[in-house]
Parts: sequence; C-alpha cells; structure tokens
Amino acid sequence: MSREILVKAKIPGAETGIEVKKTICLICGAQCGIDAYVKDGSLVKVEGTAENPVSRGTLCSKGASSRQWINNPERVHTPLLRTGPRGSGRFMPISWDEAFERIASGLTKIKEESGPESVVFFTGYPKWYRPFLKRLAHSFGSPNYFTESGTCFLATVMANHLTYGTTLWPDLKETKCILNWCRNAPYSQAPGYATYLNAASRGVKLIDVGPLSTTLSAQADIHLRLRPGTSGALALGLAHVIIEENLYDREFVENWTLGFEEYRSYVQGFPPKTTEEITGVPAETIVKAARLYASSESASIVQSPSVTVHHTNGIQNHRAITALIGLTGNFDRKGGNRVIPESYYHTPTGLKSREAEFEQSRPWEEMAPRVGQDRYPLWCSMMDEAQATALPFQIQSGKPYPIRAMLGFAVNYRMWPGSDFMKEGLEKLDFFVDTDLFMTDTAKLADIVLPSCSSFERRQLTMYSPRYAVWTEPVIPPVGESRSDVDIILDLARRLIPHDSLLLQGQEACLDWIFEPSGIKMDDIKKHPAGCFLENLPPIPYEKYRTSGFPTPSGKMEFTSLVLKNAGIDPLPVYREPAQSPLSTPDLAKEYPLILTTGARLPMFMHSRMYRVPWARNLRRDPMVDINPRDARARGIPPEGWVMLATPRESIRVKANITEFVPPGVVNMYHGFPSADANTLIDPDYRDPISGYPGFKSLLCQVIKIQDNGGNK
Ligand SMILES: Nc1nc2c(c(=O)[nH]1)N[C@H]1C(S)=C(S)[C@@H](COP(=O)(O)OP(=O)(O)OC[C@H]3O[C@@H](n4cnc5c(=O)[nH]c(N)nc54)[C@H](O)[C@@H]3O)O[C@H]1N2
Ligand SMILES: Nc1nc2c(c(=O)[nH]1)N[C@H]1C(S)=C(S)[C@@H](COP(=O)(O)OP(=O)(O)OC[C@H]3O[C@@H](n4cnc5c(=O)[nH]c(N)nc54)[C@H](O)[C@@H]3O)O[C@H]1N2
Ligand code: SF4
Ligand SMILES: [Mo]
Repeated sequence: MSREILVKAKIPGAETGIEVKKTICLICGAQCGIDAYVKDGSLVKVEGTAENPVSRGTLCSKGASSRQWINNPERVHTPLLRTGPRGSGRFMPISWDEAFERIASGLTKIKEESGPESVVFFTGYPKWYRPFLKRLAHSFGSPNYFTESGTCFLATVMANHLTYGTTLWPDLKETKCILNWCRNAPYSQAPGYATYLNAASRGVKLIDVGPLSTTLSAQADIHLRLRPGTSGALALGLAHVIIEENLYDREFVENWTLGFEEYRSYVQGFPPKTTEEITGVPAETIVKAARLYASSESASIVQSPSVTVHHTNGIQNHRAITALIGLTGNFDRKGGNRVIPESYYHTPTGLKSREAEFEQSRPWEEMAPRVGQDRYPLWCSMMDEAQATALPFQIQSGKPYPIRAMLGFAVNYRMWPGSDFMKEGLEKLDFFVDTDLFMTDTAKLADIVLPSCSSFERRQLTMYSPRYAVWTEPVIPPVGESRSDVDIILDLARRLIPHDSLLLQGQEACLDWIFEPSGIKMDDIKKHPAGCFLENLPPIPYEKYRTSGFPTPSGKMEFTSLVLKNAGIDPLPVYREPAQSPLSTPDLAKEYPLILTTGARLPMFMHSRMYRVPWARNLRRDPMVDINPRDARARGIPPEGWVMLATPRESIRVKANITEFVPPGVVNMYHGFPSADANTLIDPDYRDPISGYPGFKSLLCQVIKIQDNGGNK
C-alpha cells in the first residue's frame, strides 16, 4: 500500500510517522483513556484506550471531538492583559513573567490593605489541580477557597454525613437491585452505562426515579416518574410501605439507628395515596417499587451528584432518599451501599492518603470566617470549603468584609443562579484573574487571563475507583504558550508563599507525600503508560460499623440528625414543597403554570464547554427548551418554533423541542447556552437554606409562542 494511503488512513508506524501515545480525556469527569495518534507533534486522530478498565476503549461524542477541543480557534495562546473595558475582549499579550509579577504584586497589595480573606481562590468544574489550588489559598492565608462543588456533589456528601457520618457508594457489581435515583448515566457518565447493562444481563432489577423519559427509564422494571422537586415525599412514601409491610431490617434498625420511632411516625403522613397526590406517581407503582427494593436480597441506591439537591429542600430530600439504605439494612452490606474512603479528589479507592492534610495547610481557626459562614453555617462546619453561591452577595454587600480579588481557574459566571448577578460581582472586583483554555465570556471580564492547556498537553495523575491509576505525559506540545494549571499554581506559589516548602518541591513530590501512607509512588505508576492497578493493598471490608460504629454524634445512623437538631433545624428528613410549585405558590402558578427543570444532561454538551466545538454543536445548533407535545399543542407551538421561556425574573428566546422526554406540565432547558442563559431565569437567592444549593431543578415558568423565526442570536 502506498505511503499516501497509509497516512490518509492514519495507520501508525515508521512509514507514516504516526505514533500512538496514551493520554486521557478530561472534557468530563469520566476520565476516559485515549490513544492519541500523533504525527509531527500534531494530533491526527483519537481512539479509546482498550486497556483502561473504566472506559474500555470507548469514547463519547465529546471525547471523539477532542481535536476540535484542542485546536479550537478560541484557545488562549499567551497570558493576556486587559486593555479595553471589562467584557470588551480587548487584551494585549504579555510574558508569563510579567503576568506572574503583576498577579503577585496585585494580590499582595490587596492582602496588605484588606487582609488575605479579601482575596478569593475559585475553580469551576475541573478538578485535577484542586488540592494544589486549595493549598495555595490556605498558605496565602485566605479561608476563601471554593469550587463549583458549591452547586454539585458536596450537598449529597453533606446529606449522607448528617445521617451516616460518611459518604456511601453503590456496590453495583454485587447488587441484586438498583434503585437509580435521578442519574441518567447513558448521557452523563457514558462509560458507567456498561455497569447497568452488565447488571441487566445478570438479571438485576432496575427501578428508575426521575421525571424524564430516558434510556434507563425505558429499560427499568419500574419507572417512578415523579414531579420535579418531590423526591423527598416519594422516599418517605416508599418508607411508609416498607415499614407498614414489615419489610425493614429490624436487627439493623434496633441496634444501629437513632430516632426510628419519630421517623416511623413522620412517614405515617405519606401513605401511597397521599404520596401519589404529591409526586404524581401512581400509588400502586409506589407499593410495587417499595416491595421490590426492600425485599431484594441486596439493593443499591445510585445517587446523582446534583439532581436531588438542586432544590430548595435538597438536603432533606436527599436525606429522605438515603434513609432507605439503613432502613432496609443495605448499609455497607455486600450489594448495598458501601463505605469506601475517598482519596485524591473524591475517588472512592479506600487508599490511605494525606490529601486533606495537604490541602489544609493552615487550620480554619487561624483564618477569618469563610464566605457563606453567616448564611450557611452548617455547610461551613461540615464542608472543607467556602460556599461559592454566597460569593456574589458578599461581593455586592462587602459584609462581613469586602471581597476585592479573585484568583480564578475555569470560572464560568453562567454556573450561578442569577448569572447576571454573579457577572456584576466579577465586574466589581478590583482585580480578577481567570485561567482557562478558551477566551470565554467570563475570561473577557478578567484583568489578566492565563492560558491553561488540556490533558493532552500536560502531565498529571488520574485515579479511578477500581484502584487504577494513570500518569500521563504530554502527547503533543502545548498550544501557544499555554501551561498546565498545576505548573501555573506552583509558579505563583514561588512568588506568593515562598515559605511553603512542600508545595515548592513540585507536582510529583507533593503527590508522593499525599500517598505516602499507602506507599504509592509516582515513579512506579509512570512505568505503565496506559495505567496500572494499584495492587497488594488491603481489600475494603463490608459492615465496618459493627466494630467501629458510625462517625455521627450518637455513633449510630441518625434518622433524626443531632447535628441538625443542634443547629435548630428539623432533625427528621422532612418534606417541603419546592419554594415555587403549583402547590406552594398556586397564585404564581396561574401565570407560570409549567414546572421548569434546568440542566438535565445532554450527551454532546458539558456545561459551557462544547458550544464552541463544531461536531458537538452541530447536534444542537440552537438553544432549545424540551416541552411535551400536549403543552406545545395547547400553545400552538410548531416543532422547533421560537418561543419565550419566561419566569417572573427573566425571559429567554429559545426553540421548542417537542418531545416525550419531558412529561406534560414540565419543561427542561439546558444551562450555559451563551445566547440563552437559563440561569438568568433563576433568582440568585432561590436556594436550599441548609446547603446554599440553588433550586435549579424545580421552579415555575411559562412558554409563549413568538412569531419571528429569526436565526440564533
Ligand atoms: N441551571 C443550571 N445550572 C447549573 C447546573 C444545572 O444543572 N442547571 N449544574 C451545576 C453543576 S452540577 C455544575 S458541576 C456546574 C458546572 O460548572 P462550570 O464550572 O460552569 O463547568 P464548565 O462550564 O464545564 O467549566 C468551566 C470552565 O472550565 C474550563 N476548563 C476546562 N478544562 C479546563 C482545565 O483543564 N483548566 C482550566 N483552567 N480550565 C478548564 C472550560 O473552558 C470552562 O470555561 O454548573 C452548575 N450550574
Ligand atoms: N454529557 C454530560 N455529562 C455530564 C455533565 C454534562 O454537563 N454533560 N455534567 C456532569 C455533572 S457536573 C453532573 S453533576 C452530572 C449530573 O448527571 P445526572 O446525575 O445524570 O443528572 P441529570 O442528567 O441532570 O438528570 C438525570 C436524571 O434526573 C432526573 N431529573 C431531571 N430533572 C429532575 C428534577 O427536576 N427532579 C428530579 N427529582 N429528577 C430530575 C431525570 O429524570 C433523569 O433521570 O453529570 C455529569 N456528566
Ligand atoms: S465520557 Fe466523553 S467527555 Fe467524558 S471523559 Fe469520556 S470521552 Fe471524555
Ligand atoms: Mo455537577
């Protein structure tokens, strides 16, 4: 075959000069293994890495678009200094040295004038550099390190800790029944979907909970299609049946729980008929699901990192769901929900690590109160970061102290409810640095933009829950002068915190230090380019509570949380209607009769990331609201017709996607679309009062047909 054909077919080998190098995709958190086909320093093709035990050679539509992600025209090539007004996008290139000098002197000046707490350290969704950024913040003296986790995952951790003192992970390989509570794995966790398929082939039963009609709900033995925001009531309704029919685990409940009698009497208020009235799920389906879950030999609840806590009653909803685990004795039992200690960015591996010690280089007591401590004291006492959703309020009010600067990584103001309010906050800062791969609308507000590089262009450690680790080296040179986030943080550390001798030793030395208790060394991992299992480490036993109890104030599982009680909050997992709903605000519902849920994941999008990637964008060019045919018909809306999606706060112009994906009465809108930002529809203060999480997934709206059929603006 001619060389030309081989090159065209992208066949690796000496003849074509194409090499296959191992890396990972980090467009989303699944961290799929990638075989990068590289010729003369440029990426010509990607495929999935067959050896990766999580992704097993697969890639989703986003990962398959990696070349357009990396070689995107919106990539930032050099550090930039703003020369025009905020948001104008006018910048001039500067050297890295100049950027670092300006940042170090800017932040040091503000620290001297207003205290280190007036400088905040924030990161959006990317996670791999977080331990380094957090240490930088604390060594600098600021308690105000926060992340996108102020809207994601940590509230589920908080809910689990209130009840069990620990986080719980489903034991899907061993289970006989999966209760999938609002997780759409085929879209949101593509490689994880195989676990469900394997389970189905073993005869494992599947109960799916969620208002949307998904691949999993179609595949499920039972679909509990509830009204958004009513998960808590549904869980209490299931508990009612389980207790009434004596299907609960008496031995566990009697010996290992606190407050069962109060819980039992509270769930009396949720018989199947009442639960049907609240949730919309037929009473007989509730009974069937309760029986199946509670009488299976073992059953695992899959928890979404966000869906159940994106409500104004999120924490208590989530507590009501996970209370079922203890009630049925599935806590840390084979095939139930397990306790697996996390190491290295919430990966449940059970490996001993000093990650928390590494991050928290200064105790909280030596620093000022955190942003959010006044409004969400429980969050701040239970979670090791400030609450990001409180940030725009403190920037605006200056109370209890002013916030003047942000050293930001991956900041996207469209993440916040009332995103325009957060945007105004960023505009108000004296000094704002953003670090991103792309010139985003948020980066345009910054004084200095630092170019970071992708996972293909940097060195990093990646860990997976079956105790698998990969060390990747750059497979292509960085685009322009872009650099790895960790290298950027370490260079800033040299200037800002020269006293932090550990951080200054560099990335590998820090990671070796973190994993020293497990004896894991980066040099050993590096020997295996596609990654390796971390072997010869002790297995994680089941039912550890039988010897060590529960890390809660009572030492037991708490149906009635003592932490909540001491904070003056209802200790039971009580159900409250969403702050806006047809039942809680009937007058508002007359004008805004549809329930709005935002951000149900789409396979080709990843928050704000993929809109600029043509292959992904071509799968949905315009912002679209999902609306049921019945509701579209009632409004005379044609397929793909332009509509206004309106809430009392704001309205956006979008196309109608007429679909059975949403039930009648419910509409869904993806978030982050630059031309139609769903988060402007939501009040910045529409929150769960315990966690501070936004009620992204249940509020009221109206959809109104509009006549013009203009293009995407
Ligand atoms: N309405 C509504 N709002 C929501 C949600 C919802 O469901 N509905 N979901 C919430 C949830 S759960 C989450 S997690 C958040 C998402 O939070 P966001 O932080 O908004 O997530 P992204 O848009 O994925 O990422 C932010 C930025 O990271 C940049 N980036 C990507 N990789 C790197 C990197 O390696 N280094 C650096 N420095 N930057 C990088 C991207 O270019 C992007 O600009 O949104 C929340 N907001
Ligand atoms: N492709 C892609 N994958 C992603 C992301 C992405 O942006 N794109 N984001 C990542 C992040 S940060 C997160 S947090 C996860 C989230 O991912 P998931 O946990 O899967 O969440 P969703 O896709 O929002 O919702 C999935 C399920 O929640 C139910 N649901 C939707 N709205 C509501 C509601 O209002 N109330 C109730 N009770 N249920 C509802 C649906 O019926 C569906 O069963 O996905 C991650 N993976
Ligand atoms: S699921 Fe897709 S976007 Fe996420 S890591 Fe894998 S290939 Fe990348
Ligand atoms: Mo998330």
